[in-house]
Amino acid sequence: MEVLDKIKAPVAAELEQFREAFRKTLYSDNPLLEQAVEHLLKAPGKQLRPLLVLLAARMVGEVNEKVIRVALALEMLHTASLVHDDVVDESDRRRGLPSVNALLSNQVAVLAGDFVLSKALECAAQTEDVRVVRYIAQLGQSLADGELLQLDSQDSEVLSEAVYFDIIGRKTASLFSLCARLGAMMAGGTEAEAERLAQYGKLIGICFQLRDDVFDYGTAEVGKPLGNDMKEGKLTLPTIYAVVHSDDASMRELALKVRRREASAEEMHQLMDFTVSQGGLEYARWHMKDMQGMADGLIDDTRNPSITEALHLLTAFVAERIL
Ligand code: GRG
Repeated sequence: MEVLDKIKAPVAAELEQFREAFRKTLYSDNPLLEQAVEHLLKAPGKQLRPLLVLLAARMVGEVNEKVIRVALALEMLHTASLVHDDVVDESDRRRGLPSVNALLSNQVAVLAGDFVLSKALECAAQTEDVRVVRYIAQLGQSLADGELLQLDSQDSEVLSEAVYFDIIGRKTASLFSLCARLGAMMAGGTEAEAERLAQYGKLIGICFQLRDDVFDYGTAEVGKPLGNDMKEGKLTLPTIYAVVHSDDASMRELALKVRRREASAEEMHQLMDFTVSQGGLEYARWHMKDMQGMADGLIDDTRNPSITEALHLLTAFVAERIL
């Protein structure tokens, strides 16, 4: 059995319930929305976030309708944020398919994203728990804030690990954290249980983004570097570390040129090779291991062995996954 299937096994029935409701809730008879939604449903991704909601719920209680509603709200919010992200980044691919902006247009992508986001808010409201609505509103601010900080950092000459971690905390870890928190809350967990699981979610969210960023440099599994981040003017932890720690002025200049999106393909490769030679990837992997250890340390509950095991596997999966 694949690792992901093992992780899903304890909540397989609930995940099916989630998938069915996701499809139904996003249905629309508006022709353009229908096209956009059908396209999005063709490549639903690994659905790690709803999986985390369900596992967190099972860690402290049972999956009820409110748990399913928050899983829907959070996965829809995530979907909407990716649709908007592709417009912001002018990306033409998402999950192996054309992005909505490339397939239809920027206008349709912005509005379809708004539609999915509004459905997310409706699912949040269906919990009839104002705390859920408040947390989700705060999450929306965090995502937009992280994305804007990332845009802003692209015009900056500062190369800072702290800024990098701040951005990924806001744009990626905040969502994982809220998945675990709301799953636990809706299943009737205590404040302390929800807080601990939120901390766990935050740590695996950081691992997830680090892993994503490391992939871009090419790995034994995926082969040659993808370089998508650099093409979009994004510098991630491996390069930030390599440039800051080497004190090589020419590489610093090159890194800033990449950020301004003025570098040629050859120059980007040069910066990637330099990053690898300076141990930038090992450094990012060291951070991943560190976060992985801390995350696993939060899941030491022996009351519920099958969920405990699934969460440990999930920690390893986000940090070690091959795409
Ligand atoms: C809740 C009212 C309310 C609002 C939500 C949807 C939204 C507001 C904000 C979205 C902001 C945004 C575009 C966030 C992007 C989030 C994100 C993690 C994108 C993916 O980032 P990359 O570039 O990954 O690291 P890819 O897959 O593009 O390489």
